[in-house]
Amino acid sequence: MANRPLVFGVLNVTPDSFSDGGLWDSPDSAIEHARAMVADGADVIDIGGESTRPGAARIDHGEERRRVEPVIRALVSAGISVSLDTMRADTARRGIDLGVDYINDVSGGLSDPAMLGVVADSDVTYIAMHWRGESDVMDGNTIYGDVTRDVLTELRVRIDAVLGAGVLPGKLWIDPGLGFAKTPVHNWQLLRDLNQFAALGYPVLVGASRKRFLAPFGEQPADRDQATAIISVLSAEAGVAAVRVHDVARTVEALDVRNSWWGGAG
Ligand code: PMM
Repeated sequence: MANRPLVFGVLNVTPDSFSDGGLWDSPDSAIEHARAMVADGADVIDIGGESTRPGAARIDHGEERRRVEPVIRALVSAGISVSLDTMRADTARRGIDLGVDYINDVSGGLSDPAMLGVVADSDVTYIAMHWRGESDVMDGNTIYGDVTRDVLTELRVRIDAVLGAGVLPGKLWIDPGLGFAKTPVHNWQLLRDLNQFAALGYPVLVGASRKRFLAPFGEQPADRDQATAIISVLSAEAGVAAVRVHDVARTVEALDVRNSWWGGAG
């Protein structure tokens, strides 16, 4: 479907992610779940080996690599497009060697000073998310004047750093970082203003799926997939390039409905 945003299916191979922690932490179950998401219409599988849920502590990088490597290997050899969700340059380098198409760095290059150089030396696409610090401190970093203006300003600084490190403009995507040092009110304003992010001229990825700010629509994370699918459609209307979701089938169906609305040209 050329006319819809790409759908990134979330695959957390972690014991402790907030919505799917522990479900896919054996390579076989992870690979099976990735294949199911591709069958449901996922364009890319976003593999993460380290939880970024609020309060999460960092893990050893050897452990992160040990979790993600067998899954990347299996998916790449099956011809599936892979995004690697990591803040670490050495994990990114390993993923690049194994053939991932995207490095998804929730820290936008702030966590590991070697990250941008590793990406610049490759031909992967780099997704730079807005971030204000590690998961164990981010909930204390939610002071903004105007959240959209401030996140745009801080992302522009990251864009300059990424391009300054030698990453080609055509290989850079951006992400407002919903839920990362943001209150529910901030998340809704950022969604309302998504078109301002798209106007920066880089493809925008949005990750709203199952996040805490959707709790009014579902107490448990897995009860928030309907709300997530609606946000996927509204994000598409705002011109985003991709959405990152857990329930791929529901978002793909919602985006297909949108496509029909626009006579197949949405
Ligand atoms: N959110 C999470 C993890 N990785 N990556 C990007 N680019 N954007 C996000 O919003 C994002 C991300 C946290 O959610 P999870 O625990 O469901 O993976």
